[in-house]
Amino acid sequence: MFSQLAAMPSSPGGDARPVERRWSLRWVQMVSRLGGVVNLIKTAAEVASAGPSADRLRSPVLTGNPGEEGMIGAQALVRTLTGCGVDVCFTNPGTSEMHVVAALDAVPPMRGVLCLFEGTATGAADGYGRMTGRPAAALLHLGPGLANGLANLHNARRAHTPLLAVVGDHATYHKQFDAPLESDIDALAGSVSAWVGRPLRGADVTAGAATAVARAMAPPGGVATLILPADVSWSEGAQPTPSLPVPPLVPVSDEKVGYAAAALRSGEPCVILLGGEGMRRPGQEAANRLAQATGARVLGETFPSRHERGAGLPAIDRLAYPAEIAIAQLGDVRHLILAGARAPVSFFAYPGKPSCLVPAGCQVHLLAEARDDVGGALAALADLAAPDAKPVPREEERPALPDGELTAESAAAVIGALLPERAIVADEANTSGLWLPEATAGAPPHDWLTLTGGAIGLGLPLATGAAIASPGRSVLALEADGSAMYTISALWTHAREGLDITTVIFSNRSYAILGMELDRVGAAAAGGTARNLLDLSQPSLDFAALARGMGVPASRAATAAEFAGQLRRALAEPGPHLIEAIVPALGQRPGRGVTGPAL
Ligand SMILES: Cc1ncc(C[n+]2csc(CCOP(=O)(O)OP(=O)(O)O)c2C)c(N)n1
Ligand SMILES: [Mg+2]
Repeated sequence: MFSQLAAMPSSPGGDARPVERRWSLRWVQMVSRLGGVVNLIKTAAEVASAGPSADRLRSPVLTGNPGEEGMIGAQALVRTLTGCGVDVCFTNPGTSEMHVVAALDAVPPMRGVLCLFEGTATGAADGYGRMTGRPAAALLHLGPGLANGLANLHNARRAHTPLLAVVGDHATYHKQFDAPLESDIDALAGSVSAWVGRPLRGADVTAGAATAVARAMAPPGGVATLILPADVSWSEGAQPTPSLPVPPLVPVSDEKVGYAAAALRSGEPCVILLGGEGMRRPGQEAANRLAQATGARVLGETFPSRHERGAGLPAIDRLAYPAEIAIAQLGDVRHLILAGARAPVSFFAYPGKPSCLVPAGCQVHLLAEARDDVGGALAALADLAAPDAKPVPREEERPALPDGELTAESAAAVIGALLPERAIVADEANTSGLWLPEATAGAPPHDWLTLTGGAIGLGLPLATGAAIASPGRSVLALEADGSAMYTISALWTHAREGLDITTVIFSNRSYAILGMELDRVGAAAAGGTARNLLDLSQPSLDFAALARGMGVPASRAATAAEFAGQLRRALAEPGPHLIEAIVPALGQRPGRGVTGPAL
């Protein structure tokens, strides 16, 4: 169709735009006008009674005052979003989102970032939201596009990231025909969203958008999904809506602070478990004061959204992923004080092992949950129970650059030795990340972003969003090979946007953690077929070639010295780079004293 349009004569006005673009825009405008007429005829009530599809419209139908002539829904939507502080849109659009795409030209402050898979768009929006505290938009195509992006929306939900998913849908009057892309968007969106809304008229779209942004940012932060019917986005008569107030963090009562203080003064073993906002500098410093004054131990949740750490901050270990190690870390604790974290549970159930990791006889004190003012609660507690204590910052201390063979352990030492100040680490190194926390703990201050929801395929997109959110900061994606393949196309976005991201692929050529989990769940009798399903070596993936094929300069390191040289160069040079670090899989090298994986 587009080749026919391109052959049409140019307009007499001498428009300088390429002929294909002029005609495709006219075509879009023509369809738009037609759609506007149809939309005026159809009312929300008609749609809601339109047969089999009607029960799919479960999200609140948004209505408001009709707007004035002049702006179509999509343009007013984008203007509303930029007015609400949403100015980056990670997108993988389709036909039903074309008006929103076209509106990006009309509203220049909105930066559109093309992602070649929806999981990259949603993971990037997660990285952006974690670093800015503001939502980015992820523009997705109907139910299937949303479904492709769902795993990373799940991770974002677990991270309490403010994120706006805009999901295009069929025109309201078209849904009754059950066209091929028709599906239950509401059901999909509901599984990850704090709020789902569906405007049914152009005039209502911006009220929906402003509400969505406010709901995404409402403490503790979450995914808000705006389902946007195509005719709503092309209808005229929409007006931008100003931003809505965002509710503040919930203050923590003196009573809760008092209970926690009493526990700390009890003389019995106490652990303060930090999570969410508690993993930022103010919360850690207050907790460290409490540790100085009362002898309580401080731990961080296993998979924090954003952990500020390094020299100049208090040293805080995270609760380990393997339940056995977490239980040992908690030891004989009698009082567990939760500050932004949930009571610890085992990641999975294992036959004969407990799901709840709180030791028997331990009292749990909920000082602050995620939506509360966690930092404020910890500061109030420190002022009460540790008024004279000062936080003790960790000194800068880096490992020596190692020599010899490249392993996950020596690679961690290289990373610890070279990590730049204010770096942002997107950590999906999985089993190869076991040595990273210790090797980087004394590096200059940096942010550490983790796989909050355990759904792999987050690291490369997370780095994308973090880099766009934080120009001038070095981003390091530490990525296991199996996980990298889920969203490998993020590398193309790294190259296209010229992002300063160094990706390290820990190429252990296996799903190493699952090899261990086979044993841990008691399926140890698994034979060659089962083990083969966890093997990535035949054929082995050539990550350097994959990266080059997407425009990212790449190299491969097989020794510690090679890795150090390549990492130093990649970090010094702006723009994206990839280093494929060939490392043995954890567990394949007997005698290394490994107690468990880091995922
Ligand atoms: C979305 C999703 N699919 C599947 C899994 C199950 N899973 C957990 S770890 C893993 C393989 C990890 O392999 P890799 O990323 O290479 O890390 P390694 O274990 O080798 O360190 C899989 C498939 C998951 N956690 N999330
Ligand atoms: Mg692997």
